[in-house]
Amino acid sequence: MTTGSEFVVVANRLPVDRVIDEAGKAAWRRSPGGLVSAIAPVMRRREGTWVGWAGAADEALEPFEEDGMHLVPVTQSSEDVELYYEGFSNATLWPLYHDVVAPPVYDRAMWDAYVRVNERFAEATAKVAGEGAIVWIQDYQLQLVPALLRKMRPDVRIGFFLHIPFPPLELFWQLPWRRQILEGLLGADLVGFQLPGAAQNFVRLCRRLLDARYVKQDVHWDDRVIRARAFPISVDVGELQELVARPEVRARAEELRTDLGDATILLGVDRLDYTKGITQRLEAFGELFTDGYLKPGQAAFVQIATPSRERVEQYQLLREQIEQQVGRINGEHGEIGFPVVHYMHNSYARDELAALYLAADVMVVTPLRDGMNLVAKEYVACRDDLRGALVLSEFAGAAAELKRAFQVNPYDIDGLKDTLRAALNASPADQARRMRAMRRRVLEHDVDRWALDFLSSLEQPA
Ligand code: ADQ
Repeated sequence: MTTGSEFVVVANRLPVDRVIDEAGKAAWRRSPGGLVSAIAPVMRRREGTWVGWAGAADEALEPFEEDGMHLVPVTQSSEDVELYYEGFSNATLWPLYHDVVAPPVYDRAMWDAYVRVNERFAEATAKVAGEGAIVWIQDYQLQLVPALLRKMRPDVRIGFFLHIPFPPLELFWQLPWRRQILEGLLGADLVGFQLPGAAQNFVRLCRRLLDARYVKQDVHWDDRVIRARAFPISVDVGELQELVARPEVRARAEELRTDLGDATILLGVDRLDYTKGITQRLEAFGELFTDGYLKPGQAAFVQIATPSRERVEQYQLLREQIEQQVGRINGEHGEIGFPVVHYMHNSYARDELAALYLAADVMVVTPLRDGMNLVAKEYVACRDDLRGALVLSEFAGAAAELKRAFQVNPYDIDGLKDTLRAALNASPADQARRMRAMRRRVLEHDVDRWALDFLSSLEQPA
């Protein structure tokens, strides 16, 4: 008989980051981000446990308590980080699941590491979960954990949520280990996706690849019924509203506008990732100057890009490409004192991000493929003044909900230019109409609602 947690979250990373406090001592701080703030209250209520990696290689840590949560670190060697995390997760699955916008690497040593690390996560989870516990596994790094855990602990109820897109059959078919991944996911009772189309892709694959029977979105497999459902993730609306209500955040937004010479501000905020369509949006923006539609000083593009996966080659190449492109656009179109693109390769605090959202006239979100895209929803949640225009890629999951955004195909540079022009020209009344409709959706479907929907569905008897 195990005595453990009734509620366990399993994710590649623990919800805390190591920081150095004022006394110069290492300490933990809760990681920013909607997922952590949505799950933290549920964790406290249910005395939950979070199983994950602490972020440094070759480090064996004992379980510890932080911010009212039990945290169970899973060790990863530097080889695991290279092969499982940078390798199979981010050089194989990430591009494959994002429409192969970069070529996926198929490497057997990376796959072996993926299996090995998934086993380690499953073992750690099996140890801490109480009898009949609810276990919620997060994302593409851990797709084998559901079946591995079920084998060890058939008594627990297992939910899995995929934060990124789930590809259509024709693409998934490329994966040499396609069967193992699918069988891994089918260890869950509930498999959650961002969009109904992804759930459909999954169910069809189970039919084609495994010959599994299905009724609507319920897959019958191994004498069990596995439900595939969509749960579009959202943002922490309360946190963002609190931030934009602060006088200092409002003042900072004004200051940013002044610093940019009262130019019209276009804003991009992304992890530096080739799925985000950063080069496409900058290309379109630059051409508006070439065409004489915009003049330096009249409009400025602020592109904030968080450093991401810096040891993966594709990401290094992208960084060089963007830096060259920014240099070229500023060289061609900027004037002394008026660069047209302001590019920052940095992570920003939440209050600074909120100020940027408030200052931006046009928010430009143009991923080539994105599971959801929280930046689009954060912008909408921050604009209680009903001003500003959102340009949003049709290929972001958020496009299904934010229908009143200026939607665009980011592969079509002329279309992107037309859409930027339309957003720049939108009247205040048009901006308000669109923003009101988008806010209704985001305010009603925030991240708490997402977590509750998923968990109540998981707890429903099959
Ligand atoms: P991501 O690909 O990381 O997430 P996204 O949904 O946009 O993409 O979330 C990024 C988060 O990081 C946002 O909360 C944003 O505010 C923050 N951020 C970005 N740049 C930043 C910067 N420079 N400084 C500080 N913060 C920054 C994956 C999937 C998405 C899915 C989410 C959640 O790829 O499709 O929406 O998970 O499920």
